[in-house]
Amino acid sequence: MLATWSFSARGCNLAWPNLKFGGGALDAVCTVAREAEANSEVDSVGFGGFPDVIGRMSLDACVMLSPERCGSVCAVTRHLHVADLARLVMERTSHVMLVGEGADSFADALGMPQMELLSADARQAWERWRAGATSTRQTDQGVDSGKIFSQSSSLAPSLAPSPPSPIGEKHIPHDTVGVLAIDTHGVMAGACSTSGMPFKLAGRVGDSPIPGHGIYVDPEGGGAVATGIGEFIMGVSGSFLAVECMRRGSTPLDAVREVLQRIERRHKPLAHQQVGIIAVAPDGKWSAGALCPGFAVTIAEESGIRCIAPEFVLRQES
Ligand code: SD4
Repeated sequence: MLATWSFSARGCNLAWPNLKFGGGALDAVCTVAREAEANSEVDSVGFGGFPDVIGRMSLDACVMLSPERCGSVCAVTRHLHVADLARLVMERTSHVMLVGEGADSFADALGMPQMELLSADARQAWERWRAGATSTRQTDQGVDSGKIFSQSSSLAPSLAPSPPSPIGEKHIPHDTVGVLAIDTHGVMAGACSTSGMPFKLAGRVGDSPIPGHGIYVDPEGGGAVATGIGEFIMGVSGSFLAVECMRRGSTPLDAVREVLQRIERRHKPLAHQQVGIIAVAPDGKWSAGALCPGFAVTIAEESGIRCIAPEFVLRQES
């Protein structure tokens, strides 16, 4: 089992024993997503995530077993466990994606509990951000929250990336939980869950809930999940591209390198703009990469669970 960021270690610890002794891959990836969604210290997923420009939370998620078996929800505003909800879309409907009020109503119909998704800390962060945005004469209409956030951290001092941890992880508050697992029956599953870019425009949806962009799983090629600036990932169909490379014979390392080089060439990201991607081949070989230093992955395997820096970083620190 391979997951984005070190905060996934808690979920991997919960899911691993069951996966190791015969549990299903889909159950495992949903457990990891659920743990991050419920963890208020993770400010980019579920409760504790940062809201959009008008202070409203909206969550996106996707689960995937294969091109034929996939479920997704976008812009969910009243329910926490959106990866589970995406799974229910896959298992109980003939559709792939439900959006907004329709997704929330579907959750209501299935008896999933409603809850307030905006934590007190996230509300305070949004209020601080808004005060900064207002003082620079931005309005709630037409603000490009990604640009505001990424170009001027002085607008949101508390949101500046934290210093690197011992494994080199640098937390930037827009990190998706993404996880891939292969179970003892050889089934691969993937899941991702996010509150999206902090202070995004109302209605913005990123790569995460869209099969092929934020996540892709095909037993014939492997699986990939991306994190970081969704607009870049969507522009190159990042997860599909990684799996397609592996289907055609690339190693997971070459596949993540190809995606990141394509993003670099087409989007020309600024120095600090991050995309991370994890990839697992059908035989269990895996790799991870990022545009710039600061990404980390959690790996759970026979030898234990650990958080490590990715194998490939496109732009090493000078
Ligand atoms: C997205 N990749 O919505 C997700 C999470 C995120 O910057 O916001 N990353 O774009």
